[in-house]
Amino acid sequence: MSQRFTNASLMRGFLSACLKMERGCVEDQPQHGENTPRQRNSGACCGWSRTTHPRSGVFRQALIVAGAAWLLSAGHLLAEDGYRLWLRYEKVEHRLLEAYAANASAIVVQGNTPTCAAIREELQLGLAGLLSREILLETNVPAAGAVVVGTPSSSSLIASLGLDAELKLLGPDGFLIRSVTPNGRRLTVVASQSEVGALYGTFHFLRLMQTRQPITGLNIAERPALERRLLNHWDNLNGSVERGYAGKSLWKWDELPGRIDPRYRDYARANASLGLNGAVLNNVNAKPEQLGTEYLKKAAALADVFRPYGIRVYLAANFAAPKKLGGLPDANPNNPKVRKWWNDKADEIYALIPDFGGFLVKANSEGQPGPQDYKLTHADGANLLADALAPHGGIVMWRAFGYNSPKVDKDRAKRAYLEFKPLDGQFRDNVIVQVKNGPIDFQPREPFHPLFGGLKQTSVMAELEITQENMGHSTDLVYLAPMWREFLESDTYAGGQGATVASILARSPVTAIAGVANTGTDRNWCGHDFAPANWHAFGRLAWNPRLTAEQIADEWARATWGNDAMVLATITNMMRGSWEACVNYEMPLGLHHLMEAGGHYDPKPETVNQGAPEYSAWYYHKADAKGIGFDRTKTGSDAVSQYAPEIRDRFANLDTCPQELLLWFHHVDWDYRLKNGRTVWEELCFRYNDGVEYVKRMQAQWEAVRGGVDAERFEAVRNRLELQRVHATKWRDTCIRYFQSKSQKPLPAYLTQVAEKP
Ligand code: GCW
Repeated sequence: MSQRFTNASLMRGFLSACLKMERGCVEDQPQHGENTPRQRNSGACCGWSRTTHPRSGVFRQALIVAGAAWLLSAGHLLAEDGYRLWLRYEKVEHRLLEAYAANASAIVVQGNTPTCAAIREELQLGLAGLLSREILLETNVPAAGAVVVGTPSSSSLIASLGLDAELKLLGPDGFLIRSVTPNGRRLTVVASQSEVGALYGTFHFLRLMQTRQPITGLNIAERPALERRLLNHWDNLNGSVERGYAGKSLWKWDELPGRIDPRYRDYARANASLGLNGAVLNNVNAKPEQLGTEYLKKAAALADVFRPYGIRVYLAANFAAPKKLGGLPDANPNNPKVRKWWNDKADEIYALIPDFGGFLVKANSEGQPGPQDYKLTHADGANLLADALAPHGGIVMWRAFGYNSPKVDKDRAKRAYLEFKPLDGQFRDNVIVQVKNGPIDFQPREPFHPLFGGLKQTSVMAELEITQENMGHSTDLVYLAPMWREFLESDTYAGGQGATVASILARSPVTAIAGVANTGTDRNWCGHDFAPANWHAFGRLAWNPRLTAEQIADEWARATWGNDAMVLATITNMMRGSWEACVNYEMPLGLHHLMEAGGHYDPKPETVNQGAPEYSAWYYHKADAKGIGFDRTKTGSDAVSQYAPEIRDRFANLDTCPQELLLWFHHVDWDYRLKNGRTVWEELCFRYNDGVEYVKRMQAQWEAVRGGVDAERFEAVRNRLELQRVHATKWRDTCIRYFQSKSQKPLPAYLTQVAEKP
């Protein structure tokens, strides 16, 4: 295994560092307002970004020789800090090198726009790393083995291939990657209708090499399932991040628009590599000031950096902004002055950010203002903003996350549906209702939200939580793709069998998906070195919800940790069951909301909040001497009736309800016997313990990759796994002890130590 860390690989790393140093560390100047195409230097010293400028070979060679000598003598290991995420572009193994190099021997990207420059830079950076050699940029007639990227309108070479009809079918973001031989010359063509589509294709082509797939005989056609693929940042103007566990906000509002942190561009690159094309910059608990001119200019500066990478900026809007920011007496949608305020605001925004995506709104939820303050509906509120944005092509993403009024229903899980279902068909065409995956609130496991399939004449988008608010923050290794796949594949039976959530999302007039970001200023972006796997998986699923969790894990692991078979197998194995393990050590069998109220990290099944019962854990688990679980069947809250009859009946029937959701939908006796022969009490004990055991197994597996991955990330992950073991054990012991105080059942032998603790 030590062979994996040869001096040659150290030299390669140093070589790449030398190249970066030589290219200089010119910090970006503000690009705001600049419309002309440009070639830019960027903060290469801080990350991956590079220029395409020619450089002095003599100086480079001297540096390399000196550096290599130093490395060889000192035997230093180059640190890996996770900054490069899945775009590390490490050199491929010898056996593949020549085959790859023969088919990526030159780059031809005709066109001078910033996006074309980004494509060129990415290809140069990627190929220089993967192939460990400098790849020439050519302008016109490519040599055999060249990679030609572009659109029919920006590239005469692409235009000459007659791909227009095919490209049209793939939409603006889709792309083709094809091995062709025009005039007897072997080329690889990456083509799209749009330059951003060509950029996506470029990343895909590089991914083929990162994941060691063949790059000859290619005939790939990709088209994203959904039009808008967004990150939602819950970032505050003061630099903090709500539910953020990786440092501060990436957006340095105090420095903007004057200084452009080079990291903004690397953020855009990472997103574009996945096909993500939008970012809501600020927290849905939005400050009115975000829409003030000062902050709009700052947002515009970010939009300028993101634009070449196809990322559009969106903002979360505070519904009371006309009053709080505009000085109007109210924010009532029926007040003509309020309408004018929003119209003027939209004009101002689009003057600064011509491709502004739109607003995201959290209204009448957890203390936020909204149309109900004026006895109007969510549709009235959403339409007000939608009318202001419509002339500019913007959209409103109106969140359905609201549960504050017990008058709507005693069961919190039912409230959003009850509020929004009657409004179906009343929203403007440019409104899309943003619905969390489940009916409560990003719990470790939830059934799909009944508004998916429930809303039939309204565009619906899904909101997933990438940041691990309820799953161990950035301490626990929890790979979320299996959860998102379970959700996306859930059959809603809306209009008959096969109406999966993924298909419902794709059939809306406006199509979109959002993930609450887990990014921050931590050097490795997400705190835990495995947490970028969730950012990556969200992006890949937003593009193609049919990718399996295994495929995505494999892809991420190869690009992030290398292609060594043993390392790869270990890492993907650890990831595979990590979500299920977290569900088990926190809230198995459909239990939910057992976490303590503020931080949502530790267990607190005994929480009682008299004033707001939905903040009490007991409200959800209802454990007593006789049994446990929330009866949401006809004999209880009847939340099951919000689903299509097929699903309703499945969930309502104890025989057909998935065991994983048993206590979400049913209150059962402790002695209720499951199909596997265990009682609910026994199963609960088993699962809590099994979750902890999984973490211990991950620890053991990780030890086996020592020396197979860089020491810096190895240690960081190792430390977090130990914290995760402590965290998981605390959940298990606290919950088991608490539930035992209710059930009075004996503990199985493997859990006796739980009882001994205070
Ligand atoms: O569950 C809650 C989170 C809040 C979040 C809210 C929401 C942004 O704990 O932090 O607020 O959901 O989604 O609006």
